[in-house]
Amino acid sequence: MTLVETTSREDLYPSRTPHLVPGWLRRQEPTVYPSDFEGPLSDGQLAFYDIHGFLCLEDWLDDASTEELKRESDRLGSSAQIDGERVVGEPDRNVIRSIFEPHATNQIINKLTKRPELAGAARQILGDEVYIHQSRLNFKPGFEGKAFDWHSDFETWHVEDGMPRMRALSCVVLIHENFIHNGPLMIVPGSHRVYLQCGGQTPENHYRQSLQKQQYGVPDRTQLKELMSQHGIHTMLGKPGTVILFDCNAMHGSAGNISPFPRNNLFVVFNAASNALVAPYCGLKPRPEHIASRSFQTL
Ligand code: 6CS
Ligand code: FE
Repeated sequence: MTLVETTSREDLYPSRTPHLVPGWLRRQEPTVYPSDFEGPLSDGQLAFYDIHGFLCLEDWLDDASTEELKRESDRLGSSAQIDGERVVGEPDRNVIRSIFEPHATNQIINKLTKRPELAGAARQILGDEVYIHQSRLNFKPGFEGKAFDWHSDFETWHVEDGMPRMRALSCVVLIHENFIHNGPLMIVPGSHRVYLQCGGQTPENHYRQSLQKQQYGVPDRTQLKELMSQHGIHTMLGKPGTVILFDCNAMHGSAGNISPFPRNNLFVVFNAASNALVAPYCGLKPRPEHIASRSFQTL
């Protein structure tokens, strides 16, 4: 596939624009980019990612690093104060939901993100140098953790952060076992190839609400049903140390955790250096650096 040439301000993926009747757009970019980067993924794994828009890598991280990550995330989770900025709580309650930018504040997590198993795999798929667009620890405590409704991350990163192209991915490190009962990540295989435009218009400082519960950038339910009737839903289960890679435009979500068992995961979003952010397409001021990095420091 050849890239359609654009100027950086041209909006290839309009969404939440005035008078828009939300429809489906075709993806304009490859999923796996041509690459000279050495990396840990086999041709078969790259082909799977290309077709389905995700890849589940069991036992990807060694036990010692997985244990260390668990210790650090427990420590950060129990000492952090919810402030609605870097540390986000569940709506209306004093329960932690996410800590943003742990790679910038914690040495162990910082080192982990640079490892070939994570950054190396991202370079291999994106065919470019990469930097961290966003990182976060997502906490889904037993009995308390709430859902993440269906969404494409790219829709938000494009509209609210000014990410021009689909050349980014999420890398999820499982800290606890993710099993059917504790609100594992669900994904619609193949959904990365279509872009569901969303209705409504982004309010200012939308991130303060959206990181607790998303109300804009939410796809139309009839379209979601059609998408899932076509492609089905895949549930990503795995033990601690499993790593899931998924495309920035893959439709995904997760249910609340009413089981007694916590489900904490580390998310690291790698973006291609050539896909650096421009001004947000919604016309509002950019979200803060700890949610969408504009420092573009390659790893
Ligand atoms: O707004 C964001 O960037 C975030 N929101 C969701 C629901 N997923 C990705 C990302 O962390
Ligand atoms: Fe997401």
